[in-house]
Amino acid sequence: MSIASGAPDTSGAVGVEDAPLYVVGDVHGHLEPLREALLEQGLIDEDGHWAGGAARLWFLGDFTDRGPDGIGVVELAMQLSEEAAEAGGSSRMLLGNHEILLLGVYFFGDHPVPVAGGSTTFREIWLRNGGLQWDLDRFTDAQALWLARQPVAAVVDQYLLVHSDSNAYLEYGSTIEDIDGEIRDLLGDPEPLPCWDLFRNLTRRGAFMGETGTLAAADLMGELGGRQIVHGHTPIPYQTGEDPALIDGPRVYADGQVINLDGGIYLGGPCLVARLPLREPVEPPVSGSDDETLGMVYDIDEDPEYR
Ligand SMILES: [Mn+2]
Repeated sequence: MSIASGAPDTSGAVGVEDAPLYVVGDVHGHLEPLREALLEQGLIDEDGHWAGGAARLWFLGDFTDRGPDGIGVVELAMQLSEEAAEAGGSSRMLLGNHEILLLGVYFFGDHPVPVAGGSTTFREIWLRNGGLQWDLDRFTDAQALWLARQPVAAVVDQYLLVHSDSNAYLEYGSTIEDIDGEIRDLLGDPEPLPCWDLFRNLTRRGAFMGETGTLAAADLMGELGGRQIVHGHTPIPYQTGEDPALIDGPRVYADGQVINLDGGIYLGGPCLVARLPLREPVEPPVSGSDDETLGMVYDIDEDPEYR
């Protein structure tokens, strides 16, 4: 299986391989739409087992909260990582802010954490952000240990994969290896406040929108590598004001430097699974207007995850 002949120039990029590359946006407990989307791409079979051969699959994180079966998504990701490796492919994930929040509530549920104007607890913030008790009841030590070893960022072919549309990753190091190592150390011996800070940092968003977005994207790639950023975390409908039900693919923005793969599944949008490179340009940028939003302009003060 090879797509090398159709691949763009990737000279100088990190980790170039010739197996097909797929990336999955936020799932938030929506196991059945995820399975349908993976089945449609031929990455799993009807029984939910890996069928992607040598393909490389990356999940962008946020498996749990806000949807019916977050732990089912964790279980599927763990299972596919084993099955894909056995088949000569790979299925991997990045940690999103909701994985950090789940680990926080699992390890430190009622531990006080500081917020503007006082203090709260991991459990309060988790509940406020769509945490579901039945997920926590099913979450196991083995799953927590597995999640704690996962990276937060990766460069694959020419793509810089991150969960959040944020430059906060740079607060943990100046290379992918340093950042992932720092966060693996942090989660390997977790303490409440560093976990809380990590959650808050990975909850930041919006860095690649607006007038400074293209510069922020170029900065992040300048530090970490890659020629195009692929992120989740911020639902496309929040960026554009579109009806979530009408989202039908990734959004390319910031002068083509950034791909958003969060279809806004918990708002009624799709579970996006994209093969990279994208086959056709999505919303080719119109000079000077690509980041004009049509409705729900992002305002960090209005973000429930950030309060
Ligand atoms: Mn997120």
